[in-house]
Amino acid sequence: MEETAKIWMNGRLVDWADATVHVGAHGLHYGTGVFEGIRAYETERGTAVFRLTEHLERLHNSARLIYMDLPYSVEELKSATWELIGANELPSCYLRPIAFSGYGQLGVATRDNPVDVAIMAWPWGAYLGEEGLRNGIRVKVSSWQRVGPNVIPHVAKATGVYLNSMLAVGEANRAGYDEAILLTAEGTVADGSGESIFIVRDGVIYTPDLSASILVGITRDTVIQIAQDLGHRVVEKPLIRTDLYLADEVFMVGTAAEVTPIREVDDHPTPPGPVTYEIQQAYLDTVHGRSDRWGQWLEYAPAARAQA
Ligand code: PPE
Repeated sequence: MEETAKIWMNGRLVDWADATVHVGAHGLHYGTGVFEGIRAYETERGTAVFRLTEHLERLHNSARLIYMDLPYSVEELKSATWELIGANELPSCYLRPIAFSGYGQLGVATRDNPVDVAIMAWPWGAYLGEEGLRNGIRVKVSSWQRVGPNVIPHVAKATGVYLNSMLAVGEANRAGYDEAILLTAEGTVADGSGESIFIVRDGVIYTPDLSASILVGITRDTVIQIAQDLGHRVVEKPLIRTDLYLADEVFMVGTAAEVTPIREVDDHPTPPGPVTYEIQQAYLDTVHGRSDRWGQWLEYAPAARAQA
């Protein structure tokens, strides 16, 4: 990863190299943490963070679901984010807030461990490669099931949950694919290792509904609204793996992945098509501030906002 100057840690900016954690930290041993992935984009009106408030609200919800008290409010984390972006002088970047059970007691039960909170910011290009963004990627349905609602609250973007994603994407990569799609225990389509899934069939857009052990994706919500505003019908319902194979188009969305076409699922060709590219264009125009139609989702630095 590309190092930047500062990291915000427990209320202050520290040098990148000094943002370290003790090996006895609870979160390292048991995955007791929550995090976010957010993108800031360079726009004509200055740096804009896409749906910053919703991401920080989700961080708070994730913490509640693992019984963790976050010591900073959404407003405080927002200020910290802007302070960090300013200090690093980054026009566009990926932002990674993380809160975890820190150094104190060890043992599975969290006792009086402190909750450490940090935010990192660094440049992160196309998650699945520029070529993938343009021409699509090859995915494999994973042999690993997505964690279910009574296994770990999958609605929480919790660090421990990502062992599930790591195994799935690792398996896919070792078999020569770019990314994995995980199914639920019931066999319905859930998520990519780090993305939400959409298909297009006979002009209708489908995506798994929220009961399918998916992360409540902010890009998913964005894409549903954009697609509907563009006149598409969007249906949230359970999908099975053969729906992927027979789809006219398949694409995945996420903060990091943005809108990435999928050109093959388990070696079945699903060539990227017009609906995917139309939504990709609308999404990229929105996040880069080139289209005002969905401009309400861009949050500007307090100083830039004052001038606007
Ligand atoms: N599902 C999963 C499992 C997931 O991790 C993400 C985000 C999404 C869906 C899409 O959520 P949203 O960003 O709110 O639209 N994955 C993050 C990347 C994970 C990584 O560290 O790698 C992201 O996109 O930031």
